[in-house]
Amino acid sequence: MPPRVVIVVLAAALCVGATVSPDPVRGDVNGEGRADLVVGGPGSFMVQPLGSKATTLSRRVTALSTGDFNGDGLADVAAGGGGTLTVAYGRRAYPHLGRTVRFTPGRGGVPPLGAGHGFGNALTTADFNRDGYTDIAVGAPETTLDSAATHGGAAVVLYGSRGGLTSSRALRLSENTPGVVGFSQHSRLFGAALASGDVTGDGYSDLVVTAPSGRPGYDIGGAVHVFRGSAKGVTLAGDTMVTSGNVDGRVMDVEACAGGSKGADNEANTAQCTRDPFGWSVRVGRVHGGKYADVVAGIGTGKLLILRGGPSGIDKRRKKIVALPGITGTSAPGNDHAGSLATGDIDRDGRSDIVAAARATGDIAVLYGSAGGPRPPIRIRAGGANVALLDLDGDTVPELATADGESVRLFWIKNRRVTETRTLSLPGTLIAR
Ligand SMILES: [Ca+2]
Ligand SMILES: [Ca+2]
Ligand SMILES: [Ca+2]
Ligand SMILES: [Ca+2]
Repeated sequence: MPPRVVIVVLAAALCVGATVSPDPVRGDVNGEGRADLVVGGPGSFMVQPLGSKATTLSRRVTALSTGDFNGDGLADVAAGGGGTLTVAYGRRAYPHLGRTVRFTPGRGGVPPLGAGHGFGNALTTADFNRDGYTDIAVGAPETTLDSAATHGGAAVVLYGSRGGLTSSRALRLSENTPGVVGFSQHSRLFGAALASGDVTGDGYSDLVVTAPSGRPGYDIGGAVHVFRGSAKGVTLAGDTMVTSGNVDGRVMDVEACAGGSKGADNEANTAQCTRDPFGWSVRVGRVHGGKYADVVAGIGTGKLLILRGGPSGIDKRRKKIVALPGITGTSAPGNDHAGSLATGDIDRDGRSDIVAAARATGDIAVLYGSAGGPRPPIRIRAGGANVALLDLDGDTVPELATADGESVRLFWIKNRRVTETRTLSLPGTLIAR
């Protein structure tokens, strides 16, 4: 490259850098330094700054997330539902949502998907390419891209930019995409749950996509994939996958089975495998502390699968299954399973803590992180269906928020004890994180 070109490129890079605001508080839609509650129900979603007026948009929502897609320092709201993704940009003044843009598969540069795709049933936001603009991954678990894999599922990655979320450089991935480990199958439901975080410890957020295979009759186990973030965005090279159960008569990388062998045909051991679907809910957090984030996925009837991160993705040798007695519903089919798990550092020890909702009983289990992994669960009577950890008061420590459809309950936790609770009358079971 001639020196003059280098200078121009450098100047352009510096210029771009200068226009990007520092990371806003996650979920701070109106820019007052505190996360706002973003809550959704069947026909609408709203931004509710604590102690202020709510802004409501009518829209069918099945998943909610927030991120600063245009880098202006205000969190923007992403709402999936009805096969489309709506992005509403944050605004300081009331109403706190401004411009809205829709993204629909097969339109305006968004990659096409098969009929009945369920695009928007799951969302996760992160700056996968570290350009200062939050990006989003959108699950389309119901899509059929290949007749050999009805409802095999897919996910689409869209990148942020100065002008906001854009479909240029959009990436569509499924288990049939070359480079992706495994293979798509009937009702695999790849893309049913998504999460993001730095599993590989290189400073880039990685994308976690699950395939819970959870439809009755197809309860063949589940799968969790980790796709690496990079300067070029989400890459398929180096995808690591953990799966369980009988996959087309083969026991693949058996994780939740006793005595299964890896990779080979092994029908004899299939009976020992869990047929519980896993991965209806998934989150990423540094539960053990250190450089590599862990992947936390809900398994079948009240268990959590903790997968340790490492430089090359999931470290399959170091998995852990934690039983949560009485905690059910972290993986049963239904609505927004992802919301039943949350990760964040509640006790400020530098390690992520896990919150899991028990939909049946309304209890919440908090598992504090430690160097040895999650500590035994502590219960909170919450009456909540979905959980989120959000810093609602701006002191950098997250509060616990639960939504049960009619109200949102907020819990302030200090020294691992609930010190204050508040209940807000807010309709909706979905809480963005
Ligand atoms: Ca923004
Ligand atoms: Ca980005
Ligand atoms: Ca912690
Ligand atoms: Ca706080």
